Amino acid sequence: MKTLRYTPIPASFYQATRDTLASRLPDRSLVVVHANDVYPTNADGTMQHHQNADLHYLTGIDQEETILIMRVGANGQHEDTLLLRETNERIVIWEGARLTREEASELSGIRDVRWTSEYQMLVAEAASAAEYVYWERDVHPRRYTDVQTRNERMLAAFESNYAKMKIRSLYPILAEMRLSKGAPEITQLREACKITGEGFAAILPKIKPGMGEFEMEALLSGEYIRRSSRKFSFLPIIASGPDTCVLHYISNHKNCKDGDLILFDIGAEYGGYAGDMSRTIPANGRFSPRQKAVYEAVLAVHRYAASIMLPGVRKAGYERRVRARMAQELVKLGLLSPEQLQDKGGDLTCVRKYYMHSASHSLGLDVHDVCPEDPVFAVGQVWTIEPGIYIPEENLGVRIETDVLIHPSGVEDLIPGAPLEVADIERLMRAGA
Ligand SMILES: [Mn+2]
Repeated sequence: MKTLRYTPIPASFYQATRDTLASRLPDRSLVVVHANDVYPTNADGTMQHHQNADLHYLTGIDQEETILIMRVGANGQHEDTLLLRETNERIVIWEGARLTREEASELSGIRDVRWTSEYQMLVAEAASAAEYVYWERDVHPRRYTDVQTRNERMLAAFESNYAKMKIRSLYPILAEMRLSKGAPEITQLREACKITGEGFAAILPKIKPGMGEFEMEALLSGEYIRRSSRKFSFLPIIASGPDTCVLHYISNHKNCKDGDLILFDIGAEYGGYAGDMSRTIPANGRFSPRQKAVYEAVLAVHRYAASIMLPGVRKAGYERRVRARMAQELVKLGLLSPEQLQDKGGDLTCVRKYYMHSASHSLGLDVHDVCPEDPVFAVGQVWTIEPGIYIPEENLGVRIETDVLIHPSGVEDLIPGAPLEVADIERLMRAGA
């Protein structure tokens, strides 16, 4: 019998991620990683806590106010301390039990677990013995926010107290480590993807013209949570008609119409890991000839992209080849002329009018998971494949996205449970008629 929503990753995995991190740091390094804040809404409200992915990756602890401190010595030797929010009777009554030190130790493999009241003292002690301090700085190339994270706030406080310390960023090291998934991570990602695909397949027969995008969201949410997911892994995009061309449409507030396409870009979270899938379907259960032609074009590019995602291939070159394949399809659809593909020095910027995003991103604890600049595909990585064609003048957008694991000989689709072919989509939708 399953007693918990998630089967946790064994502590030995987190021990190994800390060993690897320590082996990549110079002697006499101090590592500090804080949990994410619990963000306020209004009055006494808060948002749901979403754990800092690096802290999750190094400890497996999914609880607010948690801190990891690592003191790295010679040859990658390291002593780790985990600091936990001290629980008390009031917290137990109002919020429910928090991890005991024993439980946190069992989950993370860290023997030295203390309460956060010891933080300042421990950091002062560790800083006096350290030469370098490694702190998390989120420098994801597409991050944009006015809000300071807990790590940034704690770092600013640290810097003002220890002005002479050499502070370095953990980001490039952890981004590289997190790109290659460990076996237990792949187990979690498989489950996230399975729930993502099966939940979607379960609602397909229920979709009818006139149904609200929000009703589909409610059905999906039910299917995901019933299958042990805690939440969507990102705000779900359920876009019908003209909004199929709005890449990040999240209001999901319309009723779909007969003759519309509906674009789903959705994912279930499992154990902190993200599924991410897109499917495009006809609201009435049958693609029109034009919708079908565009759909088949995207599917052809999708198949091509999957066939060239091989170990050793540089992502930038892969994206160029996918764009070139897309250009051919856009010509076939009458959206670009063959002459437009001639010039521009092979850059094919004309393709961006109908296909303006990239084909793939890494997937893991984060939906757009961290990875080094200019990554090279390798065995054990998990990527999305998601070409799309968007034609606003026809109110018609199609995106097809699967998540894949790279093997030596090619990719494995981690979402086999959701239909891809036109005939399979139409058959499943007829099942509800
Ligand atoms: Mn995606």
